[in-house]
Amino acid sequence: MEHASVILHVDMDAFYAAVEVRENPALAGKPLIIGHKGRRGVVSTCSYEARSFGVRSAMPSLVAMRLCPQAIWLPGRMGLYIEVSRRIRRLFDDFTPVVEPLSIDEAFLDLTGVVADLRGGAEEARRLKDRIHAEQRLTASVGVAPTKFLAKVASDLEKPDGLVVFPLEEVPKRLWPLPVERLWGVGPKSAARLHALGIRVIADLADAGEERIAAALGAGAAQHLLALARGEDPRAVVPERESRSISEERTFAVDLRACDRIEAELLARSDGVARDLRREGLAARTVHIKVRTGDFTTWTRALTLPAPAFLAEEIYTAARELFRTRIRLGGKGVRLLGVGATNLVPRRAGQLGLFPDAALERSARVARAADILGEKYGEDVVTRARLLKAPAKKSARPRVDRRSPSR
Ligand code: TTP
Ligand code: MG
Repeated sequence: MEHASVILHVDMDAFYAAVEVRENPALAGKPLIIGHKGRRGVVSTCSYEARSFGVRSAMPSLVAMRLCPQAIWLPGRMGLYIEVSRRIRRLFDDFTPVVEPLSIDEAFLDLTGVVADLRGGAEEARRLKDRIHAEQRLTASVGVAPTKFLAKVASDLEKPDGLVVFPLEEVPKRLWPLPVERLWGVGPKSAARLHALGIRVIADLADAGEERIAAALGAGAAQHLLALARGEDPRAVVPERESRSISEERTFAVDLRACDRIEAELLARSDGVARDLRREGLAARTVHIKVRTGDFTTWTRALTLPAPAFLAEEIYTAARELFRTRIRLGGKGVRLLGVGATNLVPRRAGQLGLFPDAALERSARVARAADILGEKYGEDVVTRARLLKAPAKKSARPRVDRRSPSR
């Protein structure tokens, strides 16, 4: 069964200004402008207090100074904002591997398959906002919708600190009253042509008939804008770069129900992922699992680790925790199980020393020895005791699909 898409658009509130307020709480509640005062300066952004005076991004500083003479001005610290942006992006990876950053403070997250519907998307959006607040002491506005365009519109509707779910049914109520400039592709020139036809809000456009719009803007643009006005937008969330991942999954002939059997399979997949990581000299910051039940409901869940991992024990511990705390089988059997690693980083020489735990250090050495044996005699030679104990049918070797990136 194909799920409808669930897309989040996340946009930080008054981003540069909010970071400055966080760094210096004495600025809280004051009109704050990021930019250079003076003849040639422009406003980068400003706090919501300054916005109530009419100050806006990209406004000449002279205008802003006139609108809000009492504002506090700061020049801005790009390095700091980039660092905060990076940390927030890393947090997104805990929600889905499909993240498309749009700018320093904005991104699309595709949660299709992670949650079943927009309501599930709203719950994840709440969790995401809470984490950004807890870990970065900043607020974000989030839109949840079946398309990118509606998600982007939604994140803006209740700024700051907004969370707006925008189902397709609400297009007439919430999209149509907005000015046509809000449609992607309507710049000042097209807007002027539409205004000349008496088309100011999106409802006017939706009513206008394709020929009239096509006469003003061309057939292609007319089709595109009318589709957007109906809430249709086929664009997919495209992850920034082909983010590498290593994963293994297995489908079972008979659905698994026993918990220890399921965990044994998680261990087996973790083992395979760890072996591939070590073979390629990589370590993973994020571990994810994929679980599909007999009725084809599919979950993916991810956890970002405090330090990059490459041992089966570490990956398995994370996978098991995800399975125990983030999956509700509701009595259903497991048809497919996968374990994956993303957010891969090169393993530094001497990283073994990062493990203060002697037992972990030993397993790192055992793992290396096992890899060498495995390479020499084939992977079957080195099988964990726990797997041998699992009541597996003698039938066939598990069919293991390796895929990347995994979704
Ligand atoms: P925005 O997300 O457009 O603005 P914002 O985060 O400050 O405010 P909000 O989203 O709550 O409306 O842009 C993000 C950052 O990009 C912003 O903090 C500063 C920078 N920026 C500029 O430097 N110049 C600009 O003209 C704009 C629009 C943004
Ligand atoms: Mg913003």
